[in-house]
Amino acid sequence: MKRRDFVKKGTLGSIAALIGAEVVFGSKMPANYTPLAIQDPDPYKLFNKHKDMVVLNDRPWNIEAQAHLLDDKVTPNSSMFIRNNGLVPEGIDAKTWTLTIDGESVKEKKAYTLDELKSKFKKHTYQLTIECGGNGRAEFDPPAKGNQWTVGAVHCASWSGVRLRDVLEDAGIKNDAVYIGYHAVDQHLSRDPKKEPISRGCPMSKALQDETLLAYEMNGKEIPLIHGYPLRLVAGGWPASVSGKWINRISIRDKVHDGPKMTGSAYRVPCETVAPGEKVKDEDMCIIESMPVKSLITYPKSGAIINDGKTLNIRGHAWAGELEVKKMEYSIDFGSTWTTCEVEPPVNRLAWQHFKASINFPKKGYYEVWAKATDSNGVAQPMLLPGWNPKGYLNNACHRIAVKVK
Ligand SMILES: Nc1nc2c(c(=O)[nH]1)N[C@H]1C(S)=C(S)[C@@H](COP(=O)(O)O)O[C@H]1N2
Ligand SMILES: [Mo]
Repeated sequence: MKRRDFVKKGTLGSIAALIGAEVVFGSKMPANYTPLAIQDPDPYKLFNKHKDMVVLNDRPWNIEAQAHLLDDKVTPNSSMFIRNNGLVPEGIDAKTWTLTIDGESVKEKKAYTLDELKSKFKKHTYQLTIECGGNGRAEFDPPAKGNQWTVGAVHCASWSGVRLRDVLEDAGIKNDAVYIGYHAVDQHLSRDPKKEPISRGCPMSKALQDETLLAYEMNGKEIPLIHGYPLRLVAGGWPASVSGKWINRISIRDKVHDGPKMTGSAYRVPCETVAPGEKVKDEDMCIIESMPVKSLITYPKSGAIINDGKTLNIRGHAWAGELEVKKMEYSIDFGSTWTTCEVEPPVNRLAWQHFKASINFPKKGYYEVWAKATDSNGVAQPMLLPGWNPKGYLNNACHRIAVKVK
């Protein structure tokens, strides 16, 4: 190896700072070599996540929760799933950050600094359920490509910020506006600056709802970088892909937004039911809007063992997209009979609702507890996998846990 190939002193210093120790034989390290300690960062430390979170992919980062990690009424950062389509932005400076409102249907293109957003518009706080459209994908057969989410790609944190409506109205909305589309600063995996990893949006009716926020705080603090610092669109009850992270521009469109991941089979399902594995033409695919009714048993953890004669107190959350959960039931006989759980009203629209029940088992043995929510339109969760679709979206089958009575 040639002399000039050896790592320079300056670089060694910054590597040592990152690793937190001197690289003892650093002078022998080849140029452009990335030490393993930096190559393979510990995602739990990097993103302050619980050790039981499951890493599905590290480029881009995709990490999911397990049901028992979602037991809190308001999800803490440590249990929030991470879903990225591109590379996490680096070197964000909140002081110089601006949000631009533009598009065919804006009256006047305008830019706002974060300070302007905070001082000019009223602050609102809501607990909002955000679930990835692909949550539950792992169960589809034939399998769907993409991250194999099981049950943990959902969270309900408390978000604070300004109403998107207030900002859009300040810039001015033309009569022909139909959709908004967000733009963010994360990089495409190819690092091609002309490509956006994702740019989605929603119809004006959703954009103008009270609860649709441009958030700058999560759970009362600055939003963690991985969840969209310094500014995030939050559209509760819709596929989480609408809730753009690291937002610096919102376009008011005179047509359905056509950014990456708005077209083809991305975040779309067949408008009519199809047979598993069937090919579906693009024009027969419909954009996912409100997410379907669903629930999760967050206590106990699946595999729990209790003593004969003891009562088991279960609890969890239920949500229903734009709707409310009106009924929550559980079954211990594989869905033959159902018993009602207690379910609380949501703290605000689009927040998940908490349920609980006390279960007495008839005798020793193996049981499964299944949970089923019904929404305000009377639609209940299916017991088994619902309609197959090419990308494996919208699996809202009943959550099940195993219990042994000894
Ligand atoms: N800028 C940007 N926003 C994004 C994404 C992304 O890759 N880039 N992923 C979307 C998808 S598909 C999901 S499921 C949610 C995940 O949000 P979370 O990582 O905060 O849980 O962010 C959405 N917003
Ligand atoms: Mo997603």
